Amino acid sequence: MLLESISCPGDLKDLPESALPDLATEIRARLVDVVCRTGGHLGPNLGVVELTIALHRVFDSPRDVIVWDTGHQSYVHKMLTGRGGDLGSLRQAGGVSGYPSRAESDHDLVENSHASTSLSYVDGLAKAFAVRGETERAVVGVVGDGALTGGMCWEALNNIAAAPHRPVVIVLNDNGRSYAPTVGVVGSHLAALREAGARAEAGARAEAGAGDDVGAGAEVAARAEVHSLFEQLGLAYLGPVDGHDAAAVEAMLRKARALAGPVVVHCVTRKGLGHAPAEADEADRMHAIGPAKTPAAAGTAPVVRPTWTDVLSEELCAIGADRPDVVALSAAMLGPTGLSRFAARYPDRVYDVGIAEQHAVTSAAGLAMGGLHPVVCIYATFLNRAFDQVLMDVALHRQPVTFVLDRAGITGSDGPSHHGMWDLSLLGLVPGLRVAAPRDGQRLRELLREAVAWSAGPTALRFPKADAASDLPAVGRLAGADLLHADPGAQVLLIAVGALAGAALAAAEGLRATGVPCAVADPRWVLPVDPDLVAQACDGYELVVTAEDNGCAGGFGDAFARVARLAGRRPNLHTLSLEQRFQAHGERSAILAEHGLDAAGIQAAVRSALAADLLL
Ligand SMILES: Cc1ncc(C[n+]2csc(CCOP(=O)(O)OP(=O)(O)O)c2C)c(N)n1
Repeated sequence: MLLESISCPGDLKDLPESALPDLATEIRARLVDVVCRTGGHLGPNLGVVELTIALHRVFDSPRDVIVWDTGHQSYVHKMLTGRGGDLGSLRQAGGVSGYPSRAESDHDLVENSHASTSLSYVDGLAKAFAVRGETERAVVGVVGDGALTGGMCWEALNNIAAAPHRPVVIVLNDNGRSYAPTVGVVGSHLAALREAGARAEAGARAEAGAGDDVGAGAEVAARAEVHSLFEQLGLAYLGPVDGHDAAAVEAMLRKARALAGPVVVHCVTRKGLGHAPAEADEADRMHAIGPAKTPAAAGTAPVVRPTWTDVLSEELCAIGADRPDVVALSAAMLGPTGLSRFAARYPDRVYDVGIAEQHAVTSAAGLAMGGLHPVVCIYATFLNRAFDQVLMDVALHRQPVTFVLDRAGITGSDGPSHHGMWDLSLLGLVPGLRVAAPRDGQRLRELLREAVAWSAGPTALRFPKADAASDLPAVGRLAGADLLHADPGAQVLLIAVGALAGAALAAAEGLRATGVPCAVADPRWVLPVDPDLVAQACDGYELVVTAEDNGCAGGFGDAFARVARLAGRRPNLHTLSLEQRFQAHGERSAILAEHGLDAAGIQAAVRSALAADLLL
């Protein structure tokens, strides 16, 4: 096995060029074997095998810096930088991260896996190396055509191209897709460059076949039909090159390095290459797959439950039928956010803006000003990007925009950049914005309808990456909240945010069984906190425990405490939430349990609070 002989990029450099195709085959086999078991970004990594080999043969990592945008395609890089043996633990708790990780290796500098940041990082690194006189160090950013639709890339190019003597190598990994085909003129321009390149190559081959040497002339002629945007901005442009021809990519990268200025190397790759099911997957070329399912016990059909995303998808479609003013937006994630169904049904009322969350939000403000009700479907963690746009462009103007925040709370195996644990803290700062957290599928349907019916300002709905909870009916009301459970004589009130209602109810069961009667409430609309709920909670109960899967700073519990304080009340209040630190990857349920956000943790919190009271 060639792969086993490579423990660092130096070993790779020693291989003869003739061995590279076999190495690529071994890498692909290992990728398929591991990722089909663990889950992860299969398609993107299958597409960068040769490209990664070439990068590590030409550049001298970590002295030369390679920044991966978005980082989801760094598995091959990990295999070539000493982590091949550990790859089996990919995305498992305590195992290899699904993104670059500074703790794992000196070869990983940037681990932020929010897209379109690479060119800004490399701009800064190139400036730093120039200032420090470290002129031998090359700086390389590897950016996909999808990531290139993000505004930050263009902000960075604006600076990079303006410094013709500061070397930066931009490797454009163009497979024509984000998850789905890359939208907009960035996508169509790259497609035109690819096609011109293919025509040039065909022309050159024909000329070579004819026995003369006008091949190079044919390339120039075909490329001249399409002027690359990059050259017009003042960058050098090399390519397009077949990104699966390791020797050709290597030659192109050497040329790029020798230019000693800012240069784009346009590599054309195929997402999912070498794994037939990925190549055939029209939706996203197996961009990201889940872990292999444990086989169901013999004779039992596997139970397939709808996820929160499925419920959203269905209800938004139903709303679309009655409300022609409802339109939907996505930042390059129509499929993952559940909008494919809406897009198929109402193709003129859906906008995929590219990986451009900030633009999506302000564009939604414009749509609202134009008389529509936009629903912006976005992962909770990616809304962070667009905080100012939510605050100033939407909320200041009181525009009726609904944000649907999928993957809120702990997401699991994607780790610190993907846990959606910031949204309640951020959205709690926005005047006039109302946030709902559905506890079950039925509430998601109701709250979505309430949100799009609200025309006085923005609303947001948050739900996690999980199966939707089955019906948890209300048994009564507590101020504006649903009361889900009320033991006679309850002195303890549990207030659960959204999907944590199930854990709170289970905790209440356990507490009642041991002689601690409880009540459980679900505020539904969680922010701003309803002062009446605070008043009734403080008046009616000795102990109030809130539970949310948001960071502790500025979430629901903090807001509840502030409302109580401002009303002059001093409840015996315990707020359960996530510790305000970057959380590693792991199982969602295990991470929640670690933070006391499961039934056992909530019970334990109640018991210790009651015990502390007895000691007073
Ligand atoms: C700010 C942000 N929005 C959305 C995503 C989700 N996301 C991860 S990879 C990806 C597509 C990237 O496409 P491209 O850069 O072309 O790389 P490819 O996967 O095609 O190799 C998206 C939308 C993200 N990581 N960051």
